[in-house]
Amino acid sequence: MAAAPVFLGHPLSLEHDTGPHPEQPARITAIEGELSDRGWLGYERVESPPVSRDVLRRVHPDSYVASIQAVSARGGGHLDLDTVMSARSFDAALHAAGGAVRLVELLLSGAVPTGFSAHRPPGHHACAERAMGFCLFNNIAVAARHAIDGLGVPRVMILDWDVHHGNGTNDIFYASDDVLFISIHQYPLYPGTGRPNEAGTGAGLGYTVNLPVPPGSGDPTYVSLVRDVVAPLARAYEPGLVLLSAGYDAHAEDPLAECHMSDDGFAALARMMRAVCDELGVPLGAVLEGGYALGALGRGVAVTLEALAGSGPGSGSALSADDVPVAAESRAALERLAEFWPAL
Ligand code: OKP
Ligand code: ZN
Repeated sequence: MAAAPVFLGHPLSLEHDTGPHPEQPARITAIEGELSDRGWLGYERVESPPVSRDVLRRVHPDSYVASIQAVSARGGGHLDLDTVMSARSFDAALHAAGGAVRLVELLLSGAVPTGFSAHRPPGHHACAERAMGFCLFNNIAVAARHAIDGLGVPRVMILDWDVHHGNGTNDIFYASDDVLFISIHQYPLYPGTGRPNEAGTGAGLGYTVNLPVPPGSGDPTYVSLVRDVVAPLARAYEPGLVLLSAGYDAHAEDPLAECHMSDDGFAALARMMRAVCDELGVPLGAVLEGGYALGALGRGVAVTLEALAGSGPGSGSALSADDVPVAAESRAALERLAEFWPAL
């Protein structure tokens, strides 16, 4: 029998104590409760190791890591208005990065067909030397860098569908052409970055693709952007690995933003990414970012796991990508991207 897909986590995710805060331990409990109710959808649960300092250092300098460690050592504290740490947060963050790294190792060894790393704290706002937006270490950036520098993958594509711009991942890979970073995010919204003209610099010019959408955007816009922009970019870039910064705060029920995605919309996005990765013969995995409506978060992760594993409702489901018209945002993006991506 083929190996099962993996769901990576660690109990320390529950010990990152943020007090009264939307980014709370109950997020993990909600996800695991939903998955447990669904028999874990055929996924094997794996306990994530802590990231090694050698791997973490590929993104975050030792001085920064030490400064984060020091906050936990003194019992915790605020790093900015909404980024808070407790005594166990540093260790939780080491495992959050470690989960993303282990996921990539398992995918690239061919040992597992797909997987999802579900930890707190999230990562996509964290810059190399700055915590922000609930994030301490940039889990997906550490994993992508490890895939390239440690495991010899030539190119990694990251799709960030969290409703907030993944400014940390954007910045970390801004000058790199070996990571194609694509973010779909509500604009305007925190953190205020991610306009389309942020396209990379130097050798990285054209390898950062920002796809802002207005408040009120929902399934049709997101589905079109993935079908008409993200999937063609994947075909043109031919990555050796595709990673999803999977946040669920674009859901209509989410309290932190004004987008209107549905459960079926997230399923459709994940199915399209599964399909293009199958077409290219490239591994696909996901790393949890945001999502603050607990029910929608649990269901969103569940439908993502189904789609990544190629199970769940297929083409006859509630939302078929073929039914959605080309969004104005997609047309505009294709026009802008023609300069860097003539194959589009
Ligand atoms: C983290 B992730 C104004 C509100 C800031 C921060 C939101 C962080 C979201 N101070 N809110 O991308 O889901
Ligand atoms: Zn978010």
